Amino acid sequence: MDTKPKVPGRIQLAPENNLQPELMAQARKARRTFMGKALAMGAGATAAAAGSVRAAQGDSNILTLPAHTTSLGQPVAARGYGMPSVWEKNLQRRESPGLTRVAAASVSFTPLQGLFGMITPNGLHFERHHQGWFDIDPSKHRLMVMGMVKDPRVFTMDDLMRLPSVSRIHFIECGANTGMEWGNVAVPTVQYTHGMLSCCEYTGVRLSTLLDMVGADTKKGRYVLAEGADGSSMTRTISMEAALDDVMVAWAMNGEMLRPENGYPLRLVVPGVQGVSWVKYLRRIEVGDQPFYTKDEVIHYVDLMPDGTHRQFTSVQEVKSVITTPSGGQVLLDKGFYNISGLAWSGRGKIKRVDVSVDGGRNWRTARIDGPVLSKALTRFNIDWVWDGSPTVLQSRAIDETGHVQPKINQLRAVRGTRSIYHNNAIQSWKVSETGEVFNVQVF
Ligand SMILES: Nc1nc2c(c(=O)[nH]1)N[C@H]1C(S)=C(S)[C@@H](COP(=O)(O)O)O[C@H]1N2
Ligand SMILES: [Mo]
Repeated sequence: MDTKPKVPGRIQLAPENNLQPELMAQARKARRTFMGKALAMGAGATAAAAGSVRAAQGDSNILTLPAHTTSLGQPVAARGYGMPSVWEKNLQRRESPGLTRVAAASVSFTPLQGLFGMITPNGLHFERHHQGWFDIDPSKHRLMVMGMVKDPRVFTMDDLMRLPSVSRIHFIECGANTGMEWGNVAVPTVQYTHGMLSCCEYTGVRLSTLLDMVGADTKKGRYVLAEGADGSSMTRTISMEAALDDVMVAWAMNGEMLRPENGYPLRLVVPGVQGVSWVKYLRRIEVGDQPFYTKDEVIHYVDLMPDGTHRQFTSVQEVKSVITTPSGGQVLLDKGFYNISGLAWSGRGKIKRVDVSVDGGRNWRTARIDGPVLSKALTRFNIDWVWDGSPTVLQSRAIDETGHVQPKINQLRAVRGTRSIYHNNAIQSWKVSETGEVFNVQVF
């Protein structure tokens, strides 16, 4: 296949970043106008017609010097804390309309379609709260470590932040990510199918350091409970094995203190494990000799299996990937070269390979992996594609270092049925229609 950029393919960015229904409608209208003009003027006029779509967004005459070339700019520190460009204001975390009844017990999704590389900016990290978020005074916050330990202790933030710290890059994915898609296609865009997913550098102290300081019985004490300080009293059991491995008690995210929405001033980081175990506003750690059977692990966060039983105590986020661009709601403005880009991750370790199909799963090519490949972190992949203008389906399939392969949706349903909410790691399919519009579809 010829993959040299000839006519650079362009994706209409602002409307699909916003993803509000009215703007998606506008994008479709712009596309129709473009198609109409292109048809009316014949093939030779295609580039000019496409140009007019852009020109509508601002005067782009290269010979006219704009004000920003001929005048003085803003002074330094006009904003003590930097903000994105006004031109990027459509890129927002958003609630999926109608998903929950109360906004304090809800989710806002990360706009994956508008992000690059592997790191999620703090202001766009998804949020999942069971009882709203709080901005807790760090001087009053305490962490108690107790249970099967010799010297139970209460730590202040100052106590914790003078301990040996580590910084690690990891993804966090809500177990319910892509959960709406178990039955049928439910939502239009990658923001809503996969946006309960983020990846940050976390800084904090290893949980094993704290367990060591209090003299935890790590032989008989096979389990650890983590409890949050918000009204939902989020409580989850993790195994002592995980607690002694890579679990962290973190206060920082991407180089600054945690944001209040993400658990300021302290949260648990449980690499590879579903988001619910990453307890925010962390206030208590208890060591015990059996699982704690809390509401958040035996009633909630369970999956209804085809035989009528409930799967409980699920934790690992299995190998998964998704193409973030082109993706649902975006519009390809013309034929030609495109860089297909996406994310792959596995709760079991590193990503080994990502394959991409541009023909609905008949043929697969291995994608380029860009940037660092870290254990239990998002991994960016890219692959060249020349769109010939005919309808097709784009898919990605990830394989991790343990040999796990991302399944097709029908393979997953054969084992798990259609009544689950959690742990849907199926291959995502995006249909590119002949108008260039991209839709969420399921391919078996
Ligand atoms: N204290 C507390 N911790 C919590 C929650 C919560 O509601 N309260 N939600 C959990 C769930 S279900 C997820 S997916 C993650 C989301 O983390 P985030 O809001 O930083 O994205 O936090 C987890 N930790
Ligand atoms: Mo979650």
